[in-house]
Amino acid sequence: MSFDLFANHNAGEREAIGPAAVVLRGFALTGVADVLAAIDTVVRCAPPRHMITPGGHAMSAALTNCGPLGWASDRRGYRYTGIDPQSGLPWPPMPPALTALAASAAEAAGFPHFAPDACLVNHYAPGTRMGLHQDRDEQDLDAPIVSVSLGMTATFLFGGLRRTDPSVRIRLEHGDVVVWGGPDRLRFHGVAPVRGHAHPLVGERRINLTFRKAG
Ligand SMILES: O=C(O)CCC(=O)C(=O)O
Ligand SMILES: [Mn+2]
Repeated sequence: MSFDLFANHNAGEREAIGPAAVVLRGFALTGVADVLAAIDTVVRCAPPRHMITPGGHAMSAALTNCGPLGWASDRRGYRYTGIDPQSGLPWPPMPPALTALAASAAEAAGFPHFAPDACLVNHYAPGTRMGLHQDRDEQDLDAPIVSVSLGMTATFLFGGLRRTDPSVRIRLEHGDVVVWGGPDRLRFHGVAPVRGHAHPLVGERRINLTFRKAG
């Protein structure tokens, strides 16, 4: 299997998927070694875990957070919290390499001055999926979502403002960044079960960083 199989062939391209939603192909490839090292630091302090939904199911993706606020779920519901419920300690700080990547991707997508206070770090083993949902637990819905894909390729589902609206299927490769805000901020989205080859740098998993202004 050649490394070329994993090259991001569309790097540098931008694909509009809504009036204020865009895929920035390969945007995270510059500086990706620093980003992966920063993720390693975060997961050593706060290991990814399968959170329990209010309905009592374990989430398919394993999740951790960095930054002042972290998204958490348990039997009592979804919420942002400054404390990792597993350790009782604050979430690890957001590494500067991640904050800078999020701000520059947001700016490239037309959202200058994005200052995220939450970064969800999702780990997808093969077969892991994420059902259609809206990101709507944040106070500030004027700020966009910045979503970075690393490792194994995935199919991102991008729907409409109603759960029943049709979704487009978007192949996301290592280094791709999706930004959605403004009139697209509450669009339903999800991830089809991750399949395919291990990534040479990241291994047999996909990592997704989702940056938000939560507080
Ligand atoms: O993994 C992805 O691409 C999407 C993650 C997501 O939507 C979320 O964490 O809310
Ligand atoms: Mn989401």
